[in-house]
Amino acid sequence: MSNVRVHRPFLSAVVIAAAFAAIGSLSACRGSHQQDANADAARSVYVPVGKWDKYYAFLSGGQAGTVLVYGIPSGRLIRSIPVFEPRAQYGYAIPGTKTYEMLKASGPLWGDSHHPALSETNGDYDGRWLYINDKANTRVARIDLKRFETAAIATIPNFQAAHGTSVVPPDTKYVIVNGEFLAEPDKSHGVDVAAYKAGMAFLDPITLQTRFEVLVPGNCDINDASKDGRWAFSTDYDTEKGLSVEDMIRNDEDAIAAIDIPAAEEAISKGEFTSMGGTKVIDPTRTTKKVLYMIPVPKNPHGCDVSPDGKYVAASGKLSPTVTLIDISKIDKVKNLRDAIAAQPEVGMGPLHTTWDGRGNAYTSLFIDSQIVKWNVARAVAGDPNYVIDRMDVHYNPGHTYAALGRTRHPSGDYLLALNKLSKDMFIPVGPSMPESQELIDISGDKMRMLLDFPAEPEPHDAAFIRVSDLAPKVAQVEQPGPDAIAEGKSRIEQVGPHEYHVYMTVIRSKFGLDAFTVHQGDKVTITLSNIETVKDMTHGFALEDYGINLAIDPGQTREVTFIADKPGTHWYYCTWFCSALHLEMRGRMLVETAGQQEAHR
Ligand code: K7E
Ligand code: CUA
Repeated sequence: MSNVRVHRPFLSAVVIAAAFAAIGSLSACRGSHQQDANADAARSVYVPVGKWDKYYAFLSGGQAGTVLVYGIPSGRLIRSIPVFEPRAQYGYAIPGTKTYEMLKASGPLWGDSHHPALSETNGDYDGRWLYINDKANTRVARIDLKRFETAAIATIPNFQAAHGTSVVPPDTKYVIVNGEFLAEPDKSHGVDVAAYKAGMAFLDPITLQTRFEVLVPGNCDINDASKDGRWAFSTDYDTEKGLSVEDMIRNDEDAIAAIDIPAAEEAISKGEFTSMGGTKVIDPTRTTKKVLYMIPVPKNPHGCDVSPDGKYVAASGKLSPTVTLIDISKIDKVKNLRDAIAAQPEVGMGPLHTTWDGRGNAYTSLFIDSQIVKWNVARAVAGDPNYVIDRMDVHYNPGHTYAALGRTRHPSGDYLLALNKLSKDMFIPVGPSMPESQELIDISGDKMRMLLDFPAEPEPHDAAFIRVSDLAPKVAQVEQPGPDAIAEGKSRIEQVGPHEYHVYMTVIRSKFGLDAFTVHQGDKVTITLSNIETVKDMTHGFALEDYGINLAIDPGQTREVTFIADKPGTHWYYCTWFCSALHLEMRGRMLVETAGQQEAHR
């Protein structure tokens, strides 16, 4: 195309006519190029009927307090996993259930989830757990990927706003969760501005108990850990300790906080901590061995990402057009921490997050420029001015971006997801609010190639992909019935107190173990249901009319709900998962007698 030039000083009519004809055929040619590109893109993301996607992408649901599971490359929504919100669909956190008790015990029935982090073994995803934060209520949850269910939720003591969340490689020794906002750890005496603290919490990966915390001056934003498990990093803005926007951005420099994990553990073992809120809190100004290194980086950095080779941690500039690459091996060796900075490439306006392809390239989201910029790490470190390799416009204003397996030691370098904050003209409006937008980009070649856009619920922040071939063998299809499971033929109702009943029912196509049971108004009723199906994909539901109860019971599972039978009369229960030709007939009655009816029986 570049050889077609019409900038000639003296053009005859013939030449002009010829030139227009050329432009005409040129645009026709461009049109068919576009069609070819579209067809190629479609082929790249098309997953034939009955075939699996290559990856499952776990997306934080943001202010939905949930996790969304998408197939990649197809962009198909596979499932959403409720975490910090009740969801009747899956019988999750319905009053009277164990999951309700778990969520209620940890705080409000809503959360704001930002950062999904997959558990690792040997520095690669092991498909066991997915961790997710709740910024609004300073919590973190562990999802059991065997069942795609929330298994544990814990509150982080002493801090406010659990933000950055990551695991310590190579074997998930800790889950690190940042306490972002400055606040007083002990609120029992009211407001205490002088006691404001923020920092990083190190959690047990199974129980989610906070093993220890390290105080960090400023606001801990996003975190990551070095591949050998030695260092925990956090971008740290508001080192001014300002409490207003103006004060938070006063200085031109903030920091990456680097915590020497073995030094912190040593401080704990030497008793160099204070006990606060039921955990051990290290003040890094009071330890014999240096625990905290504050590496200066420009103005209010945001993303914090360790390169797959473990050499660098990248702080994405946010208010600076740069990414600061810190040489991890130098942190405890240099006199002046500025000397640990390996490069500070300028990448564009509003860099937020950086991800990696495993071929030495980094990809940074540019919020203000609405782009993903691909740049070469070695070239930037060598001072080669040609470190930017490619730029791709995205639609619009990306926050996180994630290249497949980019957070492991072995990124696959095929797909990159841009998680865009605004969709503007991308979709048909849904009222004044617009769908959220995400775009899938092919990063396998030199040039990035746009493949697909697909909307998401508001609002995904971050993503973590896992290979379906790694995950699928770990996922339970039919559960082994637990010790609490009800055996076939053992459905019954037992009176367990003067005003208390326990109902036990098996569930199997197309029948509940009991066609009816009778209790009395005001009785406390517990219903335990065991799905005794032995084939996969045969989930049954249990909805109880006018009691606000719905459960989902997967093959082999036992589920329980407790409530007060305060509404008299006949209440049908029925199966909510379409299971068989007799699905509609799969129901029974809870008969709630009034006190008068009870008397009459005597
Ligand atoms: Cu950048 Cu909470 Cu990860 Cu959102 S944070 S974008
Ligand atoms: Cu069981 Cu529908």
